[in-house]
Amino acid sequence: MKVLLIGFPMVGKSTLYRAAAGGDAKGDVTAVPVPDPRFDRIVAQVKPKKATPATVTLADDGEALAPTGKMFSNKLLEAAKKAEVLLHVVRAFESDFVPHHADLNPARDRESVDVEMVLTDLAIVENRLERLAKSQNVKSPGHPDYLEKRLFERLKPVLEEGTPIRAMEFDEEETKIVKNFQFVSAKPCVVAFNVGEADVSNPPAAVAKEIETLRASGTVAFAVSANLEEELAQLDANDRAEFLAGYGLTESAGAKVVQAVYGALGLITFFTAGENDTRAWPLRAGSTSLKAAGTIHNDIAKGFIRAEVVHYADYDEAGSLDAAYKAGKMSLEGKEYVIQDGDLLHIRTSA
Ligand SMILES: Nc1nc2c(ncn2[C@@H]2O[C@H](COP(=O)(O)OP(=O)(O)OP(=O)(O)O)[C@@H](O)[C@H]2O)c(=O)[nH]1
Ligand SMILES: [Mg+2]
Repeated sequence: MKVLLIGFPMVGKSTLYRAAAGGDAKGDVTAVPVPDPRFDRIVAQVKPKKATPATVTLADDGEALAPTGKMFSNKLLEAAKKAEVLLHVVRAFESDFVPHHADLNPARDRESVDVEMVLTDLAIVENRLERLAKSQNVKSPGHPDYLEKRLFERLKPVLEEGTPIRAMEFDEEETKIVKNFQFVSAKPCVVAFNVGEADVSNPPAAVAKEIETLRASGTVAFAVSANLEEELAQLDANDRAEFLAGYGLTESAGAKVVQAVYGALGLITFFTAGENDTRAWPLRAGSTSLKAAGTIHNDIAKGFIRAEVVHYADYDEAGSLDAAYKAGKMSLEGKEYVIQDGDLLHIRTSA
């Protein structure tokens, strides 16, 4: 899944991008591995030829938000539409050397971008409603124009109140229309407050309060020091952990970003423990085994017969898949089985 970093100029987007990539960033789009001790344990025990962790793709290829005028350039809007999640980097560090478009006010900056996303979508909705007013089809129930008009008449007042589309609920038909229009306020947006190095273990009160408010409203938000984390990312893993701990941190910038994205999309992980390739796969919580099979490969979903499932806790207790199978911990499941976080899967397929 693709995550686009957005934010005003010079707030630390690229610094956070490099930090999150753990010093391995190539170009402006890079895959960040999902840290997962369960995966590490499976790999250590199976010793596969190849181990492929789940990844989150970070993209730093959009333009900065314009502080005045039209905040989202067309190019940025296009990039945002292609992303599954937006990661809004907000400046929360003091500096006399790095310019900022106004005085330091993370809450205001965060909100102004949210408002702009809503206004961008409102303009699209208004425009479309004007066109639909001229269509005869809006009077025929079941016609796409009819459905669109009904939906957009519901969206308009909500957007006018300043509520983003992502906060609304839709039925299946409406979801399709919303997806089609690629509304920017419909995208999950996670917020990273880029705080100064000195504030990293204890963010300024204004930032802490803002994070609390956002979380209470269901928005994933966290504080990070991009500068510090970029420096730490140069170190080898042991030194990095030690330095992080020294700053009172339990996880790296990469781990924070990945966790935020998993949270915003409601993702879980399942595993395939092959001797050639052992992999971790991200999956939306609530997905079926058929969906999981399709994540691995379309052909595997097409030829789906049964899923052999071992829950992670049972695997962990047994010590290996073999032992878990022998202990009767494997269950054979059909297409409708709902995958649990950490499940180890083997799909029986006719493919
Ligand atoms: N003091 C301080 N400076 C920082 C911090 N994070 C980033 N900077 C500095 O801010 C400047 C801009 O950082 P970038 O990461 O390039 O910001 P950006 O958002 O990618 O900038 P544009 O892509 O030009 O919009 C650089 O000089 C960074 O070193 C921080 O936490 N503290
Ligand atoms: Mg940049």
